[in-house]
Amino acid sequence: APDLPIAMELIESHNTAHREVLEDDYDHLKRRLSRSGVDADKIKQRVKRLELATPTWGAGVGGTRFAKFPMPGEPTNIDEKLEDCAVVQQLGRNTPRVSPHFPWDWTEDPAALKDKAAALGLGFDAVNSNTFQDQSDQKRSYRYGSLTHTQAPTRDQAIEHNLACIEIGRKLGSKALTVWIGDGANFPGQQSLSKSFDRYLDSAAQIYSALPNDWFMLLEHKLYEPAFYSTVISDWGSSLLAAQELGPKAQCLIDLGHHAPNVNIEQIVARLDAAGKLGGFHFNDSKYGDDDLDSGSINPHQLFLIFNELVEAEARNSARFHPAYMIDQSHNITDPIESLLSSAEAIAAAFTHALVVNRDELAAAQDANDVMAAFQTLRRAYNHDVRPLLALARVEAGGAADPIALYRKSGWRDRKAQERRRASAAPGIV
Ligand code: LRH
Ligand code: MN
Ligand code: MN
Repeated sequence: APDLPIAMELIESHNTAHREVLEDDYDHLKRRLSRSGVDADKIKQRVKRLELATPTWGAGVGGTRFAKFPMPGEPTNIDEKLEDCAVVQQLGRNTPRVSPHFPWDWTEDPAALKDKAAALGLGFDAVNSNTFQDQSDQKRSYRYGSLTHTQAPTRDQAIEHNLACIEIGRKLGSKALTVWIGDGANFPGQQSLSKSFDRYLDSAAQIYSALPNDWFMLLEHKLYEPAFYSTVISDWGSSLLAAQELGPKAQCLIDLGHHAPNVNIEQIVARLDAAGKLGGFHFNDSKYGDDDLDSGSINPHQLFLIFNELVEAEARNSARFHPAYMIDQSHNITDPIESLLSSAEAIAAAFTHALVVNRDELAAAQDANDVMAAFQTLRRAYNHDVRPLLALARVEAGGAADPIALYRKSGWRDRKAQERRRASAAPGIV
């Protein structure tokens, strides 16, 4: 049995104290939902199968290019990050796998890392490559690009790195490689907008050809940053073109923060699904740009509308529906464990709201052009307080009724502050 970080007795006594109120609240919700023809128990079973990956880098305290404010007890290496992700999984029960980033999480012994994760009750999700910054031991610089660099030896170096990520991912039990590159231009005229895309396709094809048969290559687009004039894979259109060119194992990944403000992301979901290219998500929220704020903290309604499209996509074509879900956030001022727990619940809530939408009613209202009825169908679903359902799903799966309260009570961070070495305050992405 896995060696879980938080004492089971603590969780059990916490849940016992919450049980009565929780069941009372759930019964109330169940009665309300049944009046709209929805079976709460069925929804609860479905919600229990939602799986979100946690990012190793999200377990550490994030920073901006201005500063990072380290926190006593924050994890500073992959082993400690795994421990913290295990706490999130133990209490929240919907984050069973960790998504590593290389070379940040580099290890000479992936088999040992896999065992260490398994002992904590965790597996590995998509591996992320990094050719958006230079490493000290690297021969050629990515200053002017990586997979799209004008010089072949630099492109080759970036391709090699991705191949190494696939290798390590195989040993960890991953099934996908996520590729995000910062390549692009900061000045008009700096680079050929068409040739740089051609070079991307050429490099990506070489990575694609090394993918194991049961793997996906997830192409992550981003509007801007670090390239502030044009980015090679800036939008879902460029991503889709590339995924179509590469082949069936290449799919598009939507990071919610990688769009211009007010872009209709739920429509992008529908389009990528229509093309059979809905590969995965990086969940976060944003106010201005790629803010990497906690999921659902700014616009939970948008998250609901995205899940509404996902539920429709799955119903249309369940055989090919397998998007990889990951939380991609930068926790600059909160305890990352608390943010991950809160975000995982916000994502599960959006999914639950989408599941309780009466689909027949919605379709009928759409066909009849009854605009207000269609909107009210969504609104009714969104207005339900689904927290008792989420809490009971967690408790039934061995997690905590109130994960953040229990986490605070466990004294985890204070204990780690005694044991772990202090993190550095160097500004940067992690
Ligand atoms: C890029 C990004 C991408 C990276 C992560 C650290 O902005 O979203 O997914 O791998 O941040
Ligand atoms: Mn991302
Ligand atoms: Mn991002």
